Amino acid sequence: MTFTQIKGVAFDLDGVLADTAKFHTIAWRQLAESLGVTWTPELQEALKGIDRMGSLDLILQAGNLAHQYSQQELQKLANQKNEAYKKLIATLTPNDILPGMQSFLEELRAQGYKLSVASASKNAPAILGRLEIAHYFDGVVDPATLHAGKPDPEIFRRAAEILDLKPDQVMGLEDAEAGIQSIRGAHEVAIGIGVPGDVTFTNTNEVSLQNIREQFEKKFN
Ligand code: B16
Ligand code: MG
Repeated sequence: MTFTQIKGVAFDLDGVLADTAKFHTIAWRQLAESLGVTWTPELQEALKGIDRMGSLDLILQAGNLAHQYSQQELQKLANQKNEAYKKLIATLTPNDILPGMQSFLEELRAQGYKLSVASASKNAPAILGRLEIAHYFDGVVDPATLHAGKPDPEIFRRAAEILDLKPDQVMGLEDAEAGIQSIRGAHEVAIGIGVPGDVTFTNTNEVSLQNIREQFEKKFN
C-alpha cells in the first residue's frame, strides 16, 4: 500500500471534529440517574461511537434493567435523551471545532482529497451546520440507512462508496475503539486519535498530511 493511492478521508464526528461526547454524557447521565443507573467512567467510554439505541441498551444493562421496557418505552427514553442533547448542541459554534481540524480540512481540500463523514449520529448534519464545516464534505453517511452500526464495517464502507472510491483509497479517522474496528473491517487505513490505529495520534492538533504520511510510510513501506 502506498500513500499516493489514498484519495479520500472519512471522518468520524464526535471526538474527531468536535467534542460532542461531553453533551452526550450530560444527556445520557441525566437519563441514567433518573432510572437509578449508576454512572461510571467505564460506561461513559463504552458509549463512544455506539448508536443511540445501542447506547441506551448498554446503560440499561449496566443497571440490570435490560428487558424491563417495551419497544415503545425504549423509544420514549431515547427521545427524551435526544431532546436534552439537541438543546446542548444548539450552543455549538465554529470555536468548538477540535484543535487542528479546520486547518486539516483546508489542507485536504487544497490537495484534492474527497471527504466524507462516517458518524453514528443522526444529529451529524445539524452539528456540521453549527460548526460551519458542512461545505468541506462531499458526502455524509446517513446512519438511519445502515443495517448495523459501529463496530460493523458498513458505515466506513459506505463512507468510501459515497466518494466513488475503493476502500484501499480511503483513510478513516476515529477516536473510538468501535470505530477503529469498523474502519479495519472495511479494509481502509485507520487513523486513531487517542486510540491505536495503523497511524496513531494523541490529539487532533497533531493530525496533518505530513504527520500521517511519516507514520504511514514507516508502517506500510
Ligand atoms: P445520536 P460518532 C456517536 O458519534 C457518538 O460517539 C455516540 O456516543 C452517540 O450515541 C452516537 O453518535 C449516536 O448519536 O444520538 O446523535 O444519533 O462518534 O460516531 O460521530
Ligand atoms: Mg467518535
